[in-house]
Order: sequence, then C-alpha cells, then structure tokens
Amino acid sequence: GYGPAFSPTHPLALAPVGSPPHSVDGFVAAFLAELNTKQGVALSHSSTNAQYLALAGTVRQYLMARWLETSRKTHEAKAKTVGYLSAEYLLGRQLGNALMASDLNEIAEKGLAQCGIDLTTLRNQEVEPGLGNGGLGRLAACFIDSLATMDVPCIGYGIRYEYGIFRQTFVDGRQVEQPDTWLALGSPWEFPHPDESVQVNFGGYTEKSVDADGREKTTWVPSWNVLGVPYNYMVPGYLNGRVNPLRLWSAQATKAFDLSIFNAGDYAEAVRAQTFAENISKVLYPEDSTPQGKELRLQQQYFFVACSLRDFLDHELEEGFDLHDLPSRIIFQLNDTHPVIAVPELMRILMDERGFDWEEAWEVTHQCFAYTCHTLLPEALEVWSTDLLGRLLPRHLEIIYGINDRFLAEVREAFPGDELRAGRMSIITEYPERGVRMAYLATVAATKVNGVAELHSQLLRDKVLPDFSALWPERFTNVTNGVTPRRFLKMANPKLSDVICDAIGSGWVTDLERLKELETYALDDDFLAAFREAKDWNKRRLTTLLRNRDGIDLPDGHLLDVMVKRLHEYKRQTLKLLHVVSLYEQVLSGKLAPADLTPRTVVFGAKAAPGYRMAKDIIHLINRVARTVNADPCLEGRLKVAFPANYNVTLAEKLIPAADLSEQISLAGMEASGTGNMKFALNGALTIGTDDGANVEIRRLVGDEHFFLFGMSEPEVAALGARGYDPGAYYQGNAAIRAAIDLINSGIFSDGDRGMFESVTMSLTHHDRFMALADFESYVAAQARVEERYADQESWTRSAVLNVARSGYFSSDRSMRDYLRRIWHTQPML
Ligand code: AZC
Repeated sequence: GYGPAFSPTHPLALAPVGSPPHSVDGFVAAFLAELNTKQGVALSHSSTNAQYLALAGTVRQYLMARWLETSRKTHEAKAKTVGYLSAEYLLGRQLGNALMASDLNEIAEKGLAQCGIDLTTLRNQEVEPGLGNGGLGRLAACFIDSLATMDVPCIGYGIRYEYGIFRQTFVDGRQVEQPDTWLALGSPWEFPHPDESVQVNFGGYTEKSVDADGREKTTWVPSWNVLGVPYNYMVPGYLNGRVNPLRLWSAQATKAFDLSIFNAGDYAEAVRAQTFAENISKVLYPEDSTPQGKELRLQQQYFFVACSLRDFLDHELEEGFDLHDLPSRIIFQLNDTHPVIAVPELMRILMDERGFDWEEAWEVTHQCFAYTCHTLLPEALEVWSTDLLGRLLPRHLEIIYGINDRFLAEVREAFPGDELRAGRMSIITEYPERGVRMAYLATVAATKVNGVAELHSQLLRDKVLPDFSALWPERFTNVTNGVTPRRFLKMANPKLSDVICDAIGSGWVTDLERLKELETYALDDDFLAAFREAKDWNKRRLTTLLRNRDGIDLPDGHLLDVMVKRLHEYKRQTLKLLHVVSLYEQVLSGKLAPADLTPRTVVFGAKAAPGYRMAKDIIHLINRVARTVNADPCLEGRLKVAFPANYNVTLAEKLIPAADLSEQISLAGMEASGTGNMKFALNGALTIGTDDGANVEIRRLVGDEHFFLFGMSEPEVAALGARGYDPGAYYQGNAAIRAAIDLINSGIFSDGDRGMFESVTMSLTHHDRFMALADFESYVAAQARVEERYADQESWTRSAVLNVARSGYFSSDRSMRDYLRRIWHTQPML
C-alpha cells in the first residue's frame, strides 16, 4: 500500500556489511581513520574544518553500503522511478540530517566527546548548500526526503551550481550581495563521477534527408558542446535503509584548452572556451518568480535536462530496453517550467536517434511527463523568444512548432471555427515578440498538471489555463504542498519532539497524522507546561544565536512575531512594516501609552533579487525603521524590530521553533501555497494570515479559533480590482494609514531625508498593486485579537498545541502519497 515505510527492524536499518560497527568504539575508529588518512592530520593538530570533513566522511561510510544496496535492489526489481527534474534544491545542512537518518546522533556525540570534540561545533562548521531561491527549491528538498523515507525509487536531477544563492549582508541598511562560496572548504557530501560524463550539444542547424525506406529524417548539426559531470549526493530515508541519489550536473569544457593557441603564447585565448563552458553551472539565478529570459539561463535549463535524460536512458535501463515501454520505468516530474525543454529533448532522442515516428514518440513522451505549476503571477511564467531558442536549440524549436501544429489541430477539431480560442491557446505567442510559452508547452505535453494548494489549483484551472482545463478537465489536479517532519520538527525542534514523544511515542516522525493524538493533551496542565518550556528553550537558543551571529539582542518575554520569506511585493512585508510604523506613530503622538503595548519583537528575514529595486528599497526601509524604533527609549522593552541578514534554511531551523506568531499575509490569490506557513504551525506558532494558498487549508484544519484570519478573500480582491482600486482613497480616508505613511515621509527614519523612501510610499499610495492599504484596517484589527489572546497564556498555549496536533496533513509524506496515487502511479518498494 501507500503507508509510510518506517520500520526500525527493516533488515537494511541494521548496519549493513561494509559499514563501520554501530557503536561508539566503531565510530571513533572510523572517525580517526578518516582524520588521519583522508584529511592527513593528527587529532591533536586538526582544525575544526578538518574534523568536520572527517566526521562527514565517517557518516558517509555508514550510508555507503545502504546506498549501494538501494541501487542494486531498484535495478533488480526494474522498479518505476520518479525522475524529479528541478533547477533548484535548497537542501540545508547535510550533517544533522544524515546523522538522524542513520541513527548516529548519540554515537557520534559520545565518540567525538572521547576525542575532545563538541558535535555542535562541527555542525556549525557546515556551509549549507543553498542551491535554490526559496519555496520551490526547498519543496524539492522536502520531496526527495519523503520519497527516500517512504522507500520510493527516485532520482533527483539538478544543477551543481558553483555559487548558490548569494550571501546577504547589510551595509547602512541596504542589501549587498556576496558570492556564496559553499564549496571553498571542501564538499564532503558529493561523489563526482567524471567517468559518467555526458556530452551536451548547442547551436548549429538541422539537415533533412530521406533514408533508404523513404522516411524523412532530421539531423541536428550542433556547433558547440560541453560536458556534464555528475555529482551524486546521498538522500537517506529515515531509519529505513534506503538511500536515493540526487544527481547534480556540473559543466566542463570538452577540451581543457587549445594547445596550439597556448603554444603560440596567447594564454587567455587558449582557456576562453573552457571559461565559457564552465559558466553554465557557475551560478544560481537569484530571481525568485521573475525570470529574465537570459541566454545563460536557457543554457542551464537545457544542460541539466539533456544530461539527466541521457543519464537515465543510458545508465538506469538495461541494454536493449524497448523505449516504447519507457513510461513503465520513469515518470519525470517537471518542477515548474524550468525543465520543460526536456519535452522536445525526449522527442528528439526518440525520433532522431531511435527511429520512432512522431506519433509513437509523442505517445511515450506524453506518458513520461507531469508538470507542477508553482505560481499565479503572470510575470513568473517563462516565455523564451524563438530567436534565442532557435539559435541555441534549432532542432528543439522545430519540434516545438511540430507539437504546436498538432495541438492546434486538436483544438480546432474540438472547437470548430473558434479561431480566437486557437490563438489564445497557441504555445507560440507573437507579443511582445515571438516566443514559446513554456507553461503551455508543459500543459500540452504532461499527463497531469497540478497546482500546489487547493485554492491555487482552482485558480490555475479558472484563471491561468482556463482554455486548457476546458479541453482536458481530467488532466488537472491538486497536490497540496508539505514539509518534511524530520528536518522541520524532529531535527529543528528537539525539545518539542521530546515532549511529543513522551506523550504519544515516536511514530509521528514518519506518520505525522498521529500528532492528532495530542489533542487530548491540550487540556493537560503538565503537558502545557512542558510545551511552553520547550518554546522558551527555543527562544533562548535563538537569543544566543542572534547575539553571536548578528549582534542582535532579543528581549525576554516578548511575543515573537516572525515574517520570513523572500522579499516580494505580493507577500506584503510592507503591510507588516506599516503595522510597526503605525504602533510607533501612535506612541509618538501620545495616542497610545507604551505600557499598553504588548511587548513584541518583530523579526524579518528576507532576501531580495539583486535586480528587484523595490524589494531592495523595502529592505532598506525595514532596516531604517528597526534602527530608529530600537533606539527610541520610549519603546524600550515594548517594541523591537530585528532583521538578521542572510535568512536561509539554517536560520529557519532556529527561528521557526521559537516563533509565537507566523505572518502569512500575502494578498489573497497571489501565494500559490507557501510552505513556511506549514512549518510554523507544526512548531506551535499561531498564524495571522489571509485566505491565500495553503493558509486556507491550515485554517480549516486547525480551526478558526486558533488562527487569526484577516483581509479580503480572493473573490473580493478580484471584485475590487474589477471595480477599480484606488489606494489614494485609503490613504485619505484612514487616519492611521495616513499617519504611518506620513511618518515615513517625514524623514524620521532617514536622518531627515524626506525622499529616501519615496519609491516605497509613492508606490503604496499611487499603485499598491497588492492592495496592502485595502487590507490594513483588517490586519490591525486581527493584530489586536492576537494581543488579546496572547494576554491569556494558557489559552494561547492550548491553541498552539492544537496547531501542532492538527498539522499532520502538511507532511510532505502525505504530498508524496498524493503524487503517487494521482500522478505517478507507482508505489513504494517495501
Ligand atoms: C513558490 C510559491 O511562490 C510558493 O507559494 C510555493 O509554496 C512554493 O513555490 C512551492 O510550491 N514558487 C516559486 O518559488 N517559484 C516560482 C517560479 O513559482
């Protein structure tokens, strides 16, 4: 069945042959051997980094035999595999997860202590692989964790960026980006396999010929190529012995350098080709949801997808496998449109290399792909100019035209005479230039198309792809996102995990719905006390971290109000900020006595895309407001704003467990799902949120009394938009809004410079594309309800417990079961 695969007595859960013994002594011996023979240092002279690398190497030894065994078992069973194609994997640190999955925490801690080493110090040595921007990349990481834990064969395919998401620093409150040199101190979790490199072609032209049987044949004559070198990462299941591969591709020049040019003395020119090729996997594009249509990005997309298809066909299938049966062995899940060029690539391989005719090739291709859309923002939908595509991938563009011709014929047959419809649905758009709409190509090709939360999937059908859902209603489905309970509860919140285990045992780690059993404990005073003690411990841990990491002091006993996510106007960090500024303004103007404020610390964490001006201005404003508010003695002990730089998975793991209040305040209809919202609820924060994305489902499950809903619903937003939204009217009509915006414009946050934040305030009062002003009053009223509830600590804690108890649905294990049933039609191996 589809049940979770947890089984501590699973034969592979025991130490397999080839692993060091599962004991402190065995561990120490393996660790010291790693340190001496791999790092080449004696314990007495070893640096923290050498110790960390040796520890990682040791843990790897434990996983190694399971990894080999998993691969053998999967090949032998000829099991159907999930090929997860994603340009991003926001993995977070590997060490803690690997220790947890192989049940080595205690052994490692004791063993290292014998060597005089503190495990926590080594954990903190790791630089997280930040190979993603935000939700989409983190979701991919949660999904591959769940598949391994559920014993489902999966290969994650992606790009080994040499530089991941930039490191954010603040200089005078402004974001300044630093390169993410995550590989600099060594990369102990990867296995490069240059022997399995794949050649990827680009450019050139196509040639038509007729073969001996009179069939037309197309040959692509490319003009340049690069090598894709695979790097394997281990994705361990939780205590079940499975270790799936994550295969990330790195670009290398086919020729290291041109010896004749080198010999002639032009060194720079001799390595030019190499530099050019290696640029492909050099850096992650830091735009979240706003593709720029850059040539290098298209190169990245085709590069990793071409490597991955080639890899699967050549290395995962037996010799002589009949590719007509390919759908019985693989389903490629397209994580948004970034990998959609895989569709014409598979068509090309089947037709041009394996002699399939169009219909045969299309039948197989259609069955092999499914597509997940992660957005509703029109500017996030990728469109590649045919000019660029034709130059880089001429054969693929031809195939795309072929797909479109046949598709439009189908549309005309289903809706005779409806030329407007055919025009609307065409994969090729003519404006603003001729381009390929990748979301349309994905929808035409895929067996299933899904959104990532119920509301999102409905809006996807009704607003983004209505013509397609009219043509193929059965193609559309929903799978609500989820998060891994291993990383985001057991590992990130060990204190709460212990409290939960003491009450209901440990089965929840792989069967999160069992948290339901906590409901009865919501009335148990001892449990509530233990729960609150865990929250306090998490706050102390965060206090220590932020003091050391950022020099930020968190006051004791504050309501911890947290908004962490990418900086985007639709997410409305400005709404949260206006609330803060409004409170401050009321104190300054004597409308509110500081003593009447609920002591509160507002924490922001957010990176802005480097080219997104408004987002960067908002970051600057948040930092300036923080500086002023935190320095004003009249708010001392009452209101504080903290904005630690460089929010990432590692910081999230400390921040989320400490939070009291989770801010999920996007304009309804804009946030596809959100996954941070799930992590907060699961860790016992209450949500203040709009009826958007997965918030809808969170509220339905935890119950209205335990969730602070505010703002317009999606239909109300649509209606207001249709009537014509005038933010100026809210500015004029609402004294609190006016006072807050005027305070910003007064220069109080900008050393008297009244123009410094004009871009932000003008945008709010004149455009306010995401209607922050329209929802302000409702938001403030909801915050008042928050404060009222927080004053009754017992009632608050009870709600927090019920949030935990009722969040089991948001496990990514459940998401995976939904994908298995509704989309992939495959099962755990067990
Ligand atoms: C994000 C969505 O914005 C977020 O709501 C969702 O939870 C997440 O995907 C996972 O599904 N989208 C992106 O990060 N990027 C794009 C291109 O949509």
